Amino acid sequence: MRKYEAKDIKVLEGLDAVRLRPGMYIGTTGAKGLHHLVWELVDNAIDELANGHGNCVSIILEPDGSVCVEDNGRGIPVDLHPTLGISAVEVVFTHLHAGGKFDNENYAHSGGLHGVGASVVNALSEWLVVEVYKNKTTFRQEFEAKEIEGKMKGGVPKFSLFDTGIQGKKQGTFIRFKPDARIFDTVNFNVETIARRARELAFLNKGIKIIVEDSRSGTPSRKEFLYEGGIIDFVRYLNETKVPSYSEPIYISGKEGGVLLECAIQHTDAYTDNLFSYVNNIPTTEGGTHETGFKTALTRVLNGAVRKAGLIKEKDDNLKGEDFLEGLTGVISLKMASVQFEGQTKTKLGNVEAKSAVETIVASGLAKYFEDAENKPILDSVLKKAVLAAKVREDARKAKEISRAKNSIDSFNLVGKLSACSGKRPEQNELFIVEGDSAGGTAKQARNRAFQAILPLRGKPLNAEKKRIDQVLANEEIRTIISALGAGIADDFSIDNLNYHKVIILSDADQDGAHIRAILLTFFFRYMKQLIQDGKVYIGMPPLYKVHKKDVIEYAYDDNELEAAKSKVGRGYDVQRYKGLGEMNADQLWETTMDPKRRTLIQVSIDDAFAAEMLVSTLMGDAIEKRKNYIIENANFNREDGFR
Ligand code: 0RA
Repeated sequence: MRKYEAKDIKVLEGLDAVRLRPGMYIGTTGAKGLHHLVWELVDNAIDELANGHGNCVSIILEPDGSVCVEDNGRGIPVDLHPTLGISAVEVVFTHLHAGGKFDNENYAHSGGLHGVGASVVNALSEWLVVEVYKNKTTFRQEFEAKEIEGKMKGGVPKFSLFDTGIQGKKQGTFIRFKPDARIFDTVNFNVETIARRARELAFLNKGIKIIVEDSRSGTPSRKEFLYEGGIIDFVRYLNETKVPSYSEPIYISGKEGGVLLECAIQHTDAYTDNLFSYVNNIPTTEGGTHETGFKTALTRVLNGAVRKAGLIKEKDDNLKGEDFLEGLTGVISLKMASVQFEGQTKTKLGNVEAKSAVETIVASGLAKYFEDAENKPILDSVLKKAVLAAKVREDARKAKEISRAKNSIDSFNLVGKLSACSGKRPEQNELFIVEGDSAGGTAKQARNRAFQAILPLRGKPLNAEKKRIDQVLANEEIRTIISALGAGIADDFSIDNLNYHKVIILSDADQDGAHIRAILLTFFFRYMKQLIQDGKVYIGMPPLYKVHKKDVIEYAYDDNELEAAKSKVGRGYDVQRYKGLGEMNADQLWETTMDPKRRTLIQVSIDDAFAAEMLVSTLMGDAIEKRKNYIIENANFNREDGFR
């Protein structure tokens, strides 16, 4: 039997700290902390196997509440530690931070919260047995929690490591431990929890078989997880319930500046992304620098491909990362030393060097993959999906902006713009949309304010034909018109709310005037079609000439009428040619253009949808003459109120 020396007591004091504050080492003393014990040992085993020594680890839940974790690696070293004078096995189980993860180049990729190691499991166990199969024989050591000098100690060696002499060819490490019920709130293992993580570890470590056995009940269960495809199989598994856009996941791996990366991706018909990242087999649920590097590379390479394929116009913005991520299932697995975890739950990778390393590997890997002519159809489907995602995103953004703009129109301030009429009956009310502030001023003086409202246009309204609805709504003049009419716009247009049943466009009889008229008609046609269909839109007709002699006045609206007017007035007449509305005084404007008894209005009615479409698109063409003629010849304008 073994005799305790001063140095052993010191070691046990280290394990005391673990028993005193288990939470510091395994997070909690609840179910999560309990299962953590298993993962400590499994992680160590996988580290050994992942280095190419062995290929199998088994986890067995025993009826007595203990758990066995066995691997077929090289076996924990059994030789004496050069300074401590005990076996390496004993060091591993009794020294904090020495357990499992060695500062050895074989274990360059170990790190993180895991790997506090086997000594923690030992410290928190009622008892623990380790067997090392090596050199064709079996070594064994046992530990237990016991009272020493009136104090409870955990992980106390019952005896030193010894060669049992039991011969065999097998190699590896076997550990069986029973969690101490005095430490844990529960000592009941959940086999589902264990199997789920075992499957994940099997995906992350291709070629390693993980066996989970539950021998606690009369009907033992056994599951084996082995994935030769590794994270490629992981992605396939994740996509089992989805429809993949292409049959094989894309796999990329590489090494860059101490970072070892593997990633596998496959797009599906889903709308969200499903990205899982790991660092040293630890899930990084909160993401971090590696995910950022991945997304940056994906976005950069695929945006290049989108342009190369001519799927967007040169002047168009790049697609966003989220467009390429839509429906993407992906697994990113990183191995690196000196891992820094950040975030709320310490599941976010903080190492900045990981971003550039991942970005480099993924960018060159993806580029290479898509250069291959064989993969052209995959690239095409990825790009097509992303372009569609971008379009949907852009449409949604517009819809949001439009509803915001519509809301702002509801509360749009018309003070100082609209001179409203006093009458409250829309069927009798008229809105004059007048070109220019000065003509607007004259119209204001001329009008019958009981039923005539005046809305002067300060500048040219936006040409709605060439713009998206959000841009149209951003235009001040157009917002003023929508607001004054009060009936909304587009799908929201409701003729019942219309404030004026005659909307009269009053512009100069020149090219500018024709242009403004065309712009307004286009806007009404595109965004308030019913206004035109119901015959509520009119064009006011100011005269072109005034023929007068003393107090006899005749107005003429074209050259034929001018001749008629001249002969009617007789010798000694004077002819004035109006170049614009502004040249008329208020009385003249009233008499010729605004007085319902004397004015001429052209009612705009477009019956034929195709003709209307032609009209509007021609109106918006650049040939001003053609446009002017088109208005006169093709639009179904009817004269109302007679001629004078
Ligand atoms: C360090 C060196 C060697 C093996 C191991 C550690 C080792 C540790 C664990 C923990 C669980 N299972 C393990 N298997 C191996 C190599 C020893 C040698 O070559 O003799």
